[in-house]
Amino acid sequence: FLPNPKTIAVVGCPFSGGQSKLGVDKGPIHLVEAGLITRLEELGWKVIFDGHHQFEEISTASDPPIGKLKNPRLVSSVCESVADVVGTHVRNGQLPVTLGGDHSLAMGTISGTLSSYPDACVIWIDAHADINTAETTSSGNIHGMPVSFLLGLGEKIPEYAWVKPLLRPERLVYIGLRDLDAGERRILRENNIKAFSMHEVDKYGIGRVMDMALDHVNPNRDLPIHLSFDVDALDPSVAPSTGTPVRGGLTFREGHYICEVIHETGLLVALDLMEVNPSLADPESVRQTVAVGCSLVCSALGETLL
Ligand code: EXY
Ligand code: MN
Ligand code: MN
Ligand code: MN
Repeated sequence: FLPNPKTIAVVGCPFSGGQSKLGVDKGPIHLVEAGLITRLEELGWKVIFDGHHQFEEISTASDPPIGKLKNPRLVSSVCESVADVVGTHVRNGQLPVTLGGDHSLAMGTISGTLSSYPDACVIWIDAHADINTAETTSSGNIHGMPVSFLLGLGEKIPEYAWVKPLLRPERLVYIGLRDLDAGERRILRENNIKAFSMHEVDKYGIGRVMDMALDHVNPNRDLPIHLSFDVDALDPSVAPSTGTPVRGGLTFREGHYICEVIHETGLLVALDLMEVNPSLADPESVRQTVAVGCSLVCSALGETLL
């Protein structure tokens, strides 16, 4: 799908408005400072990085909740601009690598991808399904909701009218789930959404899970792939510096294996690495989390063991 020379556009998104913990907006800065750009160049990519994106600011005072949704106008405006940026890079034949920031941003990144590749499939790696609707959310944190907007589920909110429901449930697959709300379980079931929880990872091993996941969303291995990777999919012993850690997660190798397999398909058109929060945990844990975030991205973009 991509022209030569192979070009990545790194989209740094210092944004935290989809949840309430300070610091996740510093994730992209740390990932870049850890040398991510150079490593990608060493893999043979041309890398465009024109600084972290600056978003329109909307004060909390002028952004009261809509129903339960917190910072609803801010999240909407940021995600709309991310959709434009990612969409433009995709249209220019560049592979956007979006660094979060909280996972509400994926409402923007995936909208951007689907605007050019309406048949793209989404592989969502996460401890959480991030599929609450305005009705089912109990926290009101929009980082727990982006998938429902992309699918067009739930009550329509005028402030989010720009989000087109371009994602079809059969083009979505989850890997790594282990912390779902009751309403989210129901949504997955009612919409027949394929999910490989940690139970399936334990049962089949990550190798077969990746085969089955791709067979489901991309049976002929001919559709573009958007990979949205929440670092909290990894076990907290591997990626401790994140806002909503859940024990029992993917190992270091399982996380990297997922990325390596996606690279091998040759079908990756956009990548998100989300929820690295360098303000949480001790300095060594932060260093470890940032390092694993960088190496996941590098694996998805062609870094191999041999
Ligand atoms: N399901 C919970 C909620 O909706 O608040 C927790 C969501 C955490 C989402 C993290 C980013 O993946
Ligand atoms: Mn840019
Ligand atoms: Mn997430
Ligand atoms: Mn998560």
